[in-house]
Amino acid sequence: MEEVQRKQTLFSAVQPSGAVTIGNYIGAIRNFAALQDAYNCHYAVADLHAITVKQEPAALRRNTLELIALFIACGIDPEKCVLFVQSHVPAHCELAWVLNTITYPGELSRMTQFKDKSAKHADNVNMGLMDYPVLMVADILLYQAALVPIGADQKQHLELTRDLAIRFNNRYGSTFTVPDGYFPKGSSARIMSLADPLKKMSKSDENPNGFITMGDDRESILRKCKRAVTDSEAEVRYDPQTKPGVSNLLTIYCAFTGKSTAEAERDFAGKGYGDFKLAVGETVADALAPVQAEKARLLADKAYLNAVMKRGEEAAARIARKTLSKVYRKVGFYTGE
Ligand code: AQP
Repeated sequence: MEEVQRKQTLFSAVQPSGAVTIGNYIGAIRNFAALQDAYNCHYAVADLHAITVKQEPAALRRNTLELIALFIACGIDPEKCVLFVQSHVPAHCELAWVLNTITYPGELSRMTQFKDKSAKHADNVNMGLMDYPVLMVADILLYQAALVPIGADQKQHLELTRDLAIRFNNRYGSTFTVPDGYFPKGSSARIMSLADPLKKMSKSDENPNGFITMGDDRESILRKCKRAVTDSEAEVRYDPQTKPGVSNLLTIYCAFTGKSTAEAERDFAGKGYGDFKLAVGETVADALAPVQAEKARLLADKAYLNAVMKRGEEAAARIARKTLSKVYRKVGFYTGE
């Protein structure tokens, strides 16, 4: 128990907004398990975040269960971590409301993700989409997380987390731990769309050729890699500026083999793009196969997954409630004391 208390607290979450991609895996999920012994880890399925974009309710429910199963299949041990579903712990919304009152609209309207998603979902630019980063701040601060493992695409949101934690602490007295981003070696990779390598790979991309999901079968993975946009040269060289497509495939290859880009370039020296794409596809398919098998095994035992979520909810709620009570006291809500 003493050892647990000495460990630094860490929080991260993934949205069940579609089938999880290898971008989510490389940038976030695959690092989660590696951290669970050294840190006091809290991992959430961020369903409250997911509804900022239209979701089909049945699909959202299914994706939530699948994501819990995927987390465990990727090595997250629910005995070692607090693994839970965000909407099961109401304190996330409650803290977000309080934090809204110290957040300026300009801080939210200039967020890259808000701008990108507003453009992409022009028919549904809602307040939740704009307020998404504040909910994310609440997620992190509730657990007094010192570290937040995230992909490079989320750095802006982490900056807001730090700003709001400091702002609240300055206004009301020391309340929140001010977290740092945690970028384990190799995780700084931002995986780009296979169809448009200037765009981030996203699970909600309407073009399924842009992403590889963690559930894609071998044939689909090989096909998507084969179709991946490259360039008219025939040289496998890492140069994101002039060769974004090839560089992205190299990044994916390196992420799954553990090789450096120089080693990967040597692997493909003198080879054409056909051989290169096939090798990338086979590498990805080989790496995903055992995860897929384990996830299928877990999904067949819904009672076990429900029990994991229940236990996670109880553990998360206990910690979250403690922080929220402190916040409520600090802002002056009458507590009867
Ligand atoms: N392309 C990416 N490369 C590296 N890391 C990535 N992440 C997401 N895409 C990439 C990391 O995955 C974690 C979970 O992300 P999320 O599901 O909470 O939200 P997101 O970043 O908005 O992911 P998507 O796939 O783009 O979802 P949609 O399409 O629903 O918006 C984060 O740590 C993120 O850094």
